[in-house]
Amino acid sequence: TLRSASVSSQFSLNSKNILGGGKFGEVHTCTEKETGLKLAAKVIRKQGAKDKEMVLLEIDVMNQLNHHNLIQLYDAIETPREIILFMEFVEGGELFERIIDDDYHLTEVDCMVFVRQICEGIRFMHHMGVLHLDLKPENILCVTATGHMVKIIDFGLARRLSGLSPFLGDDDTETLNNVLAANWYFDEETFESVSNEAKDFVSNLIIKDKSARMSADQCLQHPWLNNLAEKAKRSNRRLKSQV
Ligand code: PIT
Repeated sequence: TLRSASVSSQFSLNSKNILGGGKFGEVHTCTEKETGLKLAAKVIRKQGAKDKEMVLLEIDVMNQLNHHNLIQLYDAIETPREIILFMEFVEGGELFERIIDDDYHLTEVDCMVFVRQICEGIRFMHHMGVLHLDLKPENILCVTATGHMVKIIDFGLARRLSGLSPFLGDDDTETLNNVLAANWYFDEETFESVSNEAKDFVSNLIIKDKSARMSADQCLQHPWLNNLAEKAKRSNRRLKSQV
């Protein structure tokens, strides 16, 4: 059950600033008055009866998921009209933004460091019997603007997906059919500079039969995510910071 409380007695919500431009729903920065701790506050209006049920489930799930690669739930309160989740605040923005930023030349070693942490987070979730079901770069947040530590967000709310993908067809119908049939290819020119280990890693994840697909455990044992230090030495760019 949720604690009934007024927000303003304990937290000051920065209602002008909506994180991610509203993509995650209504998520504001916020400060806990007593400690000065900066948090992210997700405000969910209680409209239908289902809304509250779904949020309670998300809270339940988040309470089980104490791991440094998963956004932590700090507190949750209920007001007459809304439920507010207070979560750990990270300031680095979406991994998605870094991927599409042409000025930010991500190397494969950068990717390895990110994917390792995502696998660590997912392995922990699976260990706790929880599936994310909406994993995508928009749901991975960077802790700082230039560092390499990432955390997974959004537990329990499904969203739509799109972008450059091994399933991409000429139109949406073709793409959907490719996904359904697990029909994929790596465009030779686009993936020319990507290592065979990386392609092998991805191809072992996009297998329709989930028993043939790599588990998070197997991902972490895959050659692509191992001997990182060795590969970093050979790569053209040093990691800005170590995770
Ligand atoms: C941050 C910083 C930020 C966005 C978020 C958190 C959003 C987190 C979030 C978590 C959920 C969810 C939706 C959004 O359903 O820019 O620290 O569990």
